Formats: sequence, C-alpha cells, structure tokens
Amino acid sequence: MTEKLTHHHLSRRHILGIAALQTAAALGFTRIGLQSAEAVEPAAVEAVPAIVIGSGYGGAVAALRLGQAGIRTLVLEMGRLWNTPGPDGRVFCSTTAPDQRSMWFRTRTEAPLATFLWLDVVNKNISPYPGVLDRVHFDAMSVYVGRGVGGGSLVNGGMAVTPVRSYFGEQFPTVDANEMYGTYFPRARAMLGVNTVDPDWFESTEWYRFARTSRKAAANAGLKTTFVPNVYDFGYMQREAAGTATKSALAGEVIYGNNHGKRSLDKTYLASAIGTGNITINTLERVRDIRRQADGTYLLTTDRIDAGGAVVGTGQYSCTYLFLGAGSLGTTELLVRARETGALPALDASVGTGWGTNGNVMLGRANHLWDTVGADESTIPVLGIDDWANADNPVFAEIAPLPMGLEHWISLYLAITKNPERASFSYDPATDSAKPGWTAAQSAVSVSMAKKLFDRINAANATIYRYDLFGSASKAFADDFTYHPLGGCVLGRATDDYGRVKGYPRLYVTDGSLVPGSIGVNPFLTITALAERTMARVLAEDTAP
Ligand code: FAE
Repeated sequence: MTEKLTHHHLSRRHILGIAALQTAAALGFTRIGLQSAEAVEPAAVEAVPAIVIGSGYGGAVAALRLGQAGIRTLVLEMGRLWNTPGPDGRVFCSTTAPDQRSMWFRTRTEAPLATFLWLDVVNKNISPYPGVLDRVHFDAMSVYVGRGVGGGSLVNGGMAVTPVRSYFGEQFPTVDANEMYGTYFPRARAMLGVNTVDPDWFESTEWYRFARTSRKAAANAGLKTTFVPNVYDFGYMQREAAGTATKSALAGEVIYGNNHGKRSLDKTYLASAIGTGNITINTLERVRDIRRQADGTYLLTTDRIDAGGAVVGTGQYSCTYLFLGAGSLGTTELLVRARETGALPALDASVGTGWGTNGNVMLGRANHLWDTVGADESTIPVLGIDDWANADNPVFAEIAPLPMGLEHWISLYLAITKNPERASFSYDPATDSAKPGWTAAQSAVSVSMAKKLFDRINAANATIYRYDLFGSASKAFADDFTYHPLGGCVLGRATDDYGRVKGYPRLYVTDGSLVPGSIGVNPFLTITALAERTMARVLAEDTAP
C-alpha cells in the first residue's frame, strides 16, 4: 500500500495538479485547471460533457475518475481555494485566534464549545468573509460543514474509520459487502493517504496524555478503546513534537483548517484530478438551479459571489452527465428545490427523506486533580471508546481533544450513537430553501444513549459531567449540532443501487446524502468508498460511446 501511495503522490500528473492548485488565484471567481486561466466571458450557456457540483469527498472522487476516463469536466464549488497565505503568513487561522478566515460569512465565530466555566471566552467577532467552516442552522439542529476546494476535508478531524461490517450491511443491504471491504474501502484508504499513530510514540508523548487519561477512565468501566486511523501525517506530527517541523496539529489547528500535516482532498484526489488535464474547478460559484432540457442535457444556473458575499454575476452551464457532490445538505436541498419548483418534477418522493445526524452528541467529563490531561493536546483524535457491539446501547465515542494551552482536567468526547430517528426535508418557497424537520425530541434519543455509556464511566471513576461548556447554565450534552449530516438522497431509494437518481438518466449522487442517516463511525471513508464504487460502475456502463 505504501508503495502505491508513494507512486501516486509522486506521479508527474499529480505534481502538475498540485502546482496548479498552489498557483491559482484564491479570491475572485477563479478557474483552476491545467489549461491557461483566461477570464471567462459571461457567455450565454457554457456546454461541457460533465459537471460535478461540490469538491468534497463525493465530488473529488467523481472528478478524478471522470478526468482519468478522458471526460472533460467542470467542478463548481461555492467556497474559495485555500492556497494563499494571509497577512500573518498562514493560509488558515487557528482555533484559539480565529479571524475572518474561520467561518462562512459571520460577524462572530460559532465554535462547538461555546463557553468555558460558562464564560463567553471562546468566540470572537470577525468580519464576513467566505471562511472555511460553516454552521448551518435549522430549528433544533445545526450542521457544521466545510466550505472551499476540498469541502469537509479542510476542516475535519481526519479520522478515516471503516464501519463495522455487520452495521454497514444493515444500512446498505443491497450493496455487495465483499466488494466494498475487498476493493473500495482499501482503495479509498490508499487514495486518501490513511495512516495510524505509532503506538510507542502515542504511549510516551505529552501530546496524547489527554487520550490516555480518557482510556484509563473507560477501562475502569470495563470498556475497550481502539486506535482510529487518520489522514493527518503522523510522521509529520512527530517532527512537530520534536521541534523540527512547523506545528499545526500541535498548534491548535483543525476546525478552521490545518496549515500543515493534513492530507486534505486538495492534496490527494483533487490534485490528481487537475493533473489529468480534463478537470477545471470554478470557485466561489454556487449552483442555484438544476433543470433538464428537451434534449436530455442538464441546465445549471449559478451565482458567483465575491469576498463580501455579494452576488457579482450568474452563470449558465449545460452538461450531459451531472454529478451531485454538494454534501448531504447541499445535494438534498438542490434536489428537493428542483422537485418542488417543478424543475425536475419526476424526482422520487423519497428525495429529501432518510436524513440523520449519525447520532452525534458532544460531552465533557471532569477528571480528578490527579488525572491530568496535560496542557499540550494534539488536535487530531486517535482513540475511540468502542461499545458498538453492546446490543443494549451501541455507542462509538471518539476521545476528542480540547487544546487550550493549560491543564483543565476535561475529557471531551464526540459520541456516535445508534439513533434510529430520521427526518425529512421540506421546501419553503418564500426563502427558496429546504430544511430537515429534525426535532429536539429526536436529539434526546442520542443524548440518552450517550448518557447511558458515560454514566457508567462516571460511576466507575466517581467523576461528573462538565456543565459549563455548551452555553446555557447546566448543559452537559451538546445535542444541537452535528458534524456528520447524512442522508436525504438515500442509496437504493432516491437512487438506484449505484447512485443513479431515479427518474433522470445521467444524473448521479456521489456524496454523504446516499448514507441513510447513520453509519456508526465517522463517515468520510464510507462516502469516499461508495463514490469509488459508483464511478467504477457508471464509467463502465453509462459513458460508453
Ligand atoms: P462535503 O465534504 O461537505 O462537500 C460538499 C461541498 O459542496 C462543499 O465544499 C460545499 O461548499 C459545496 N457545495 C455545497 N452546496 C453547493 C452548491 N449549491 N454549489 C456549489 N458548491 C456547493 O460533502 N468525518 C470523518 O469521517 N472523520 C472526521 O474526523 C470528521 N471530522 C469532522 C469535523 C468537522 C468539524 C466537520 C464539519 C466534519 C467532520 N467530519 C468527519 C465529517 C466529514 O467531513 C463529512 O462527512 C464529509 O466532508 C462529507 O463529504 P461530502 O462529499 O458528502
């Protein structure tokens, strides 16, 4: 695998792609590709063989495989390209000193941990800008998503987890699990550059004291922990710790982007895609409308936005093949809008259903004074408490960092619970938007599952929850946000078994909206592997001359 990876990363085309991504203009409506970057005339309708909406995992896999098949493809991404250092010499800002680069058009940051000792010390005022992390608010649930070339890969924790095979089978009964576990998960891991922390270094470094302390607390309750693979380069992290490389994971960088160490999609799939010479990525261009023309091609209307968020132009594109990779929220909204406005009236009634939060709940525990977590914490999680096999209360809880540069005795967790609740999207013509009708009662199901597990851990250790981290006076469980929006256009229901949207030939979904609301682990490896499976099938069957 390492050999393959090395070869892949050093190939001439990949290097050309990396160079194109490094030198393209970051701001203003930009086209990134190997062809010379001329300014586009506001032509009436630009026709391309294939279009991919979004440049996260689903979009990036589609782009690479289309490019390799020799199909000229345009990728439309609403976020910016993150390649140019700001005045401080860095591309991304840190979590401790956020500026305009942190969040998508906000006047104040909205970090997952709102408070510390109930004090509003975490969030900062910022000026509106196409920052890298968005928090999309609905009634009882808000959803964090990445914005930019690379989508969620720019802001996530990099955990690349293969789901439990039996649960994958439960969620995807029509997908051949042998093929997934034999071909597509390994392919996704190799392409994404997945690696694992050196166990000896883990046991000895101050940077993972917090994880060892949480592991001990879990073990006292008879619970087992497991190492979680990641796309952050652990060799690089060890050099950070040794003082021979610029710190990123060890400098509080993660949810607003990592300046070093992380193999985000712009370094992997997207660089290779650009390197094929067949892919162009347009940035700061948001798709608003999709319809089908009489000749069977798709017509897209876009808004081009500037650094202040103003719509400075519109675009129109037509294509034969259309791939939706705008993420669970983006893709589902585009399709629900298209169905409800009559633009794509034949879309199945199941479009917009089967949405869930992967059972996400965040919580903190207060350790005893002698159970220190350390002032130094890596931002990259490497351990999970694995109680998924507990049929009474299946939970997989990652041991999350809380780097504050001081000893705070807090163990933080992101619990992934087997919450069976699902929501459906409704369309509001007044705002031209779609939202999932997720309720507080549905979140309460996740909370009670997480609480069952952590009550056990607290009982075994004589410890308590932290009530000061999530804003209101006595909130122990963050039940109102998710990092893992899944579903809305579920595989085998809204699409066929390969992501082909029912009712519309040559229209495909390749992103997290295919996953039915829950997968039991962090989802991007599953999304990537499913997209690989879809592209292999579609390129073999649908694009033959
Ligand atoms: P995604 O990566 O969200 O990409 C969609 C792209 O489409 C984005 O770049 C959007 O800007 C763009 N877009 C949306 N609408 C439009 C439109 N109308 N026009 C043009 N462009 C559009 O989708 N998962 C893990 O497996 N491990 C982790 O450690 C992990 N940590 C996370 C931490 C954070 C803070 C967050 C927010 C997420 C985390 N996730 C993690 C979730 C993971 O990033 C997410 O499941 C994937 O990024 C979803 O991939 P998609 O391809 O579905």
